[in-house]
This record gives sequence, C-alpha cells and structure tokens, in this order.
Amino acid sequence: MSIRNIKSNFLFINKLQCFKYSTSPKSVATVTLNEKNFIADEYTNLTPKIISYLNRNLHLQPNNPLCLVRQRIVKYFYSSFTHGGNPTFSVYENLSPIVTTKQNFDDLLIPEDHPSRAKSDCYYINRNNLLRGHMTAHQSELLRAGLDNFLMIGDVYRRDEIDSSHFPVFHQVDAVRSQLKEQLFENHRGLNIFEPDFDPMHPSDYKNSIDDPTKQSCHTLEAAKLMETQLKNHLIGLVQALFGEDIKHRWVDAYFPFTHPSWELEIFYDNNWMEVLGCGIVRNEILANAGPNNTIAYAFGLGLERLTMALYKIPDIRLMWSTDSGFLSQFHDKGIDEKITYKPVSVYPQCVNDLSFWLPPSLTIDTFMCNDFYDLVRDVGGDIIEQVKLKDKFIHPKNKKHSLCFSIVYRHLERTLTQAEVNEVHKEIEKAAVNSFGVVIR
Ligand code: FA5
Ligand code: MG
Repeated sequence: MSIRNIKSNFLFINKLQCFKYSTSPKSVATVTLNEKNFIADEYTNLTPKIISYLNRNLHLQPNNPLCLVRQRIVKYFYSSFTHGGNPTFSVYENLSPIVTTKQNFDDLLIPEDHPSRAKSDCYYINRNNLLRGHMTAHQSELLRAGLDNFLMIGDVYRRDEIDSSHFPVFHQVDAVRSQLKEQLFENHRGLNIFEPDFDPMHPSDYKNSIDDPTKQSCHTLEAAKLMETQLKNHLIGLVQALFGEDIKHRWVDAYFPFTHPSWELEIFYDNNWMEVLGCGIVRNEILANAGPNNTIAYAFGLGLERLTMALYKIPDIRLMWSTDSGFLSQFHDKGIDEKITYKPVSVYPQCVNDLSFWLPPSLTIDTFMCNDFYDLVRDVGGDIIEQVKLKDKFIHPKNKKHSLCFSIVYRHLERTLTQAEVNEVHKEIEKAAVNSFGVVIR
C-alpha cells in the first residue's frame, strides 16, 4: 500500500489531515491501495494514518477480542437457523473495503444530497470510490449473486467524532434475512407478503411509498408486523446470548434510506444507554433491483466494538488496535464463551523526571510536609501524574543544608507523552515549588 505521486504536503484543515494533491494535468496524482491504482481528484481525502489501518483485519486476528465476539455472533446465527442440518446463513468476512459510491450509496437508495455522502463524513479515494462507510455497501451485490440469508463482517471507515466509543475505523456485522411467502406464513397459508394491488413482477409501476410509519405500502400489515417481530426477537436473542437474559435493552424508532420501518437497539451499559445496532425491513426496491421480487427481508448492522467493549469491560475503543501483549494476551487462546474481564494495562510509556531541591533554612528533611508537595505536583501536572516518590534525603556535610529528591512519574492514559512536553510540565512544577516552599532547585 502506498500513495504515489501525491505532492505530499500535508495540510491541517479543521484539525484533520488532508492531502494536497497536484492539479497539474501533467502529473496525475494516484492513490495505490491493495495494489490498485486510483486517480486522485478533489474528493480524495484519505490520510496515511487511515490507510495504515487497511488490511489489519482485527476481526480475524485470533487474539483480538473483536474476533471472539465475531465468532459468538456467527455461532448464534449458525445454530439458530438451519435447514436440513445446514446453516441457513452464509458468512462473508473478507470483502474488500474499497467500494464504489454506487455500492455504498446508490444501490441503497441513499439520496444524492444525503449527509452520509459528504466529504466531511467519508474517506473518499476519489469521486467514485471510497473506503466503505458501512457493511451494508455489499448488500445489493450479494443479493444479486442470489443469496438470501447472509452475514457481512468487516472494517468500515468514517470521519466521525473521536471519543471512547467512536473511532474512524471500526467493524460491523451486517445481515440480510429473506423469506418467501411460504416460509414467512408457514402456519397461515392464506396470508400474503404483498398487497393485492401490488404486482411484484412490475415493481416500478408502483410507488413504493414509505409514508406509513408501520410498513412499506407494497407490504401487507401482517407481513410487515411478522417480520418486525422476528427481527426484534432474533436480535434480542443475540444480545441475550452475548450478555445473558437480564441485559436491559430498548428499541428506538430510526430512519435509514434502505429500510422501512427502521429501528435502533440500545443496551444499558455503564449507566448509559448505548446504541449497538440499526435495523429494519429492506426497502422492496432494493430487493427487486437486485433480483428477488417475491421475498420480504430484514437487515441489520451492528457495531462490533461497542458490543465487545461492553462484554469485556474494555474502557476505550482505541485499545482494540493495541499490539501490546499485555492487552492481547488477555484474549489469546480463549474459548469464545469464556467469561473475560479486561484488566487495565496502560499501554503508553511512562516518563520519569527527578526533582531535587535545597530546603530553605526554616525547614528540615523531617519537617518538610511531603503531602503538600504531592498536592502541588497534582495541581500543576493534572491527570498525567501517575506517581510521586521520595527518592532521596540528603544533608550537606559542610554547609548542613537539607535537600530532597523526588521522582515524578508521568503517564498519559490515552497517548504517548513526549519528553519535551513532560519537561515543560516539570519546569512548571519546579517554579511552583520555588514559589510555594521557598526551595532552591539543585
Ligand atoms: C449503519 O451503519 C447502517 N448501515 C446499519 C443498518 C444496516 C441499518 C442494515 C439497517 C439495515 P449506523 O451508522 O447507526 O448504521 O451504524 C451501525 C452501528 O455501528 C451503530 O449502532 C454502532 O454500534 C456502530 N458505530 C457507528 N459509528 C461508529 C463509530 N464511529 N465507532 C464505533 N462504532 C460505531
Ligand atoms: Mg446509528
């Protein structure tokens, strides 16, 4: 993977790193991803940092917690749905994250002016290609290939807020479950999927309205309601299989251009409601355009990171990308149903700086209040102070001056501190000690 010919002046625009690429017609900027060349254009906004996440495939790495949860989800669908002893669902977990705007948006009826297409929300390779923003990007191609029940699992890329539950690259499990009339109404043979005036052979004659909040106008109320019940039961079954029967959950009405009606499922975790998935009844136009015109389907897309974090009590989404053995070993060689609770390891290095000073004549090594000094260090240094240790006491043999030496351990919980920034904070602490205690720095 490389980026070639891009006049690589990196600019910081809105705090995001963007490419400045050549616009001269002679030197065409190209982006090479997985050995494929793309011509850069005014849409290109991939950064080297984002490209470095391609092909990491955390969901397939045996010692990554995402891999364990992926396997549990697949197991749930394999074991819950079988026909003639075979799993009903097929699983796709190696689909390339490089997709076209047709796959990511057009095939899914996402309008031209929909905010999810914005350059500010996606990592575009160029005007026509991007790193997929959701696994639903593969839905139409798999339907077109004739599949009816399938899971699509992989990495997705979004320019999104960054906090403990958002990261620009994350993993989704997406699914489609289709039913023929005979399957859906196995026990009620008289019922139909489609309204009598809807001709599935000519779906384009019919305006597939989504005005009615309960169903698409082509579907009968019975079909829509039965699919909704199945969808919700299957997904509740999944979160119960993961978290146990007692998991607190709630359904929230939602909107997606590709499903109607649509919902989001939230679970109660860490004293907050956390959204874990979006779902709904697949818009009939999508099914009809891709092939099957006699089925009704539900679809969902869930975020693997959020479930994994809740399941193993991993406090920060960034830890998923850790290559630290202290992190990975906690998930290595584990059975997929084993109960694991993450034990924090700070993967960021410590910086240790010493501070020695002469005490003023009014104080001795025995009367100096170390706790006052510790408070001062915390006040000035804030959360990056991990520890302050008294290292040495010293009395000068000739002038009898008293001196103390402290080791201050600095560590940021979320990033590597540079020595330069630690030195700056350290200087501030020295100054404050001089001002507050009248000490003289050695
Ligand atoms: C979608 O991506 C839809 N494609 C889901 C869908 C599929 C709906 C099929 C209907 C039918 P959404 O943007 O809400 O929806 O993302 C789905 C899930 O991905 C969220 O519920 C959340 O668990 C997870 N997610 C979204 N953004 C992030 C992020 N930045 N970091 C981590 N997880 C995220
Ligand atoms: Mg959502």
